Amino acid sequence: MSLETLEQDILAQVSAASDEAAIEAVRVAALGKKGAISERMKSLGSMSPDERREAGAALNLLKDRVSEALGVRKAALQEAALEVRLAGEKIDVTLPVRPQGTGTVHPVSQVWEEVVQVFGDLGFAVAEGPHIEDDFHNFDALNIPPEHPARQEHDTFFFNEKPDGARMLLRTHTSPVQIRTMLASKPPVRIIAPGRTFRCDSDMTHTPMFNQIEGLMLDETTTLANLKWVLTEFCKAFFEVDDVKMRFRASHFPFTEPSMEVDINYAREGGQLKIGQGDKWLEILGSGMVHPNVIRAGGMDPDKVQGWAFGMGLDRIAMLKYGIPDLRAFFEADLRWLRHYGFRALQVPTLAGGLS
Ligand code: 2NM
Repeated sequence: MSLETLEQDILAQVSAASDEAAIEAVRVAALGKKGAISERMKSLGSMSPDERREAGAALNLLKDRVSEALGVRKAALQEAALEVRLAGEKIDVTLPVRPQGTGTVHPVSQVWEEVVQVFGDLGFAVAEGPHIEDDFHNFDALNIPPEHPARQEHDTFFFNEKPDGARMLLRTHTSPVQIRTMLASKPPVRIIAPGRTFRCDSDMTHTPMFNQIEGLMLDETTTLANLKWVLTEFCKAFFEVDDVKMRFRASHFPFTEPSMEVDINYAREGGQLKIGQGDKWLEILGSGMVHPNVIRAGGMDPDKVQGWAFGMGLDRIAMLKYGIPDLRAFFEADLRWLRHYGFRALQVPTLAGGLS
């Protein structure tokens, strides 16, 4: 067989190969140890030097062209195989979830959305920030000095020191989001910051990861009166009651002055809590006028800008609203528990349609 015929023959097989295994078989038949081209290479040894030079050069060129054709065809086949696989694995993320499915929305997710709905209606935007923070945003800017007990090792999860000595941490509250928002915007500021927070604490009523929701309002004139109105409206809307008594008790936080803890009234009826009825008090949040040092750390002038902030435990208000007795169950991913306390995926909370 002439070299031309051999080449045409091999190239025809290359074109005909329909998958990677076939192309590999063609390669072995041509260039493998006992392949057609390799066999001809072996016959060079018995030629005269002149014949060998000419035939060797021709064989090498043939080998190069065949290798090239094999490579091109193999790449095309791989590409096509990938296309087929991607088409087969495609999912339409715009399809709605199947209502007949057994999955449920976690109560914490549900309450998160409910709180966002209520404060959204009051004109608050949602702000978010990183879980991994630095000392400045988590502590210093919030008027929490290095010697403050809240900065002790046993409460905060610290990362290992970086070569420059800086040490990152897992945020212990969502307040660093307020600092980042202040530094990135001008008053008026009206935000809530819902999110995960982390403290090295684990017992009946504490989990190392928990959810907080904090709020911040800043302008030139807003006062405690506005804070009290907003919190009262929030409690009525969130607990879905017509009226609720609020008790504001003097308290202390580093980032607010004055500071107040807020209680709401409730009654216990047959083991169930009735928010807004009765004469018992339940603490649900902390709040106060933002400390001038915090406003300054946020890049604003405390002589011109004033405002208030509040913070509450999202997990805790979820337990209160939905009568969930044990905090730790939130994080156990127990399907039976989720089927009992979870929410239908398509029942999105809205103020118009009802929160829960
Ligand atoms: C609370 C209680 C009182 C608070 C303060 C701030 C900031 F960043 F604006 F200063 N954010 N959240 C705050 C105030 C949080 O949680 C119990």
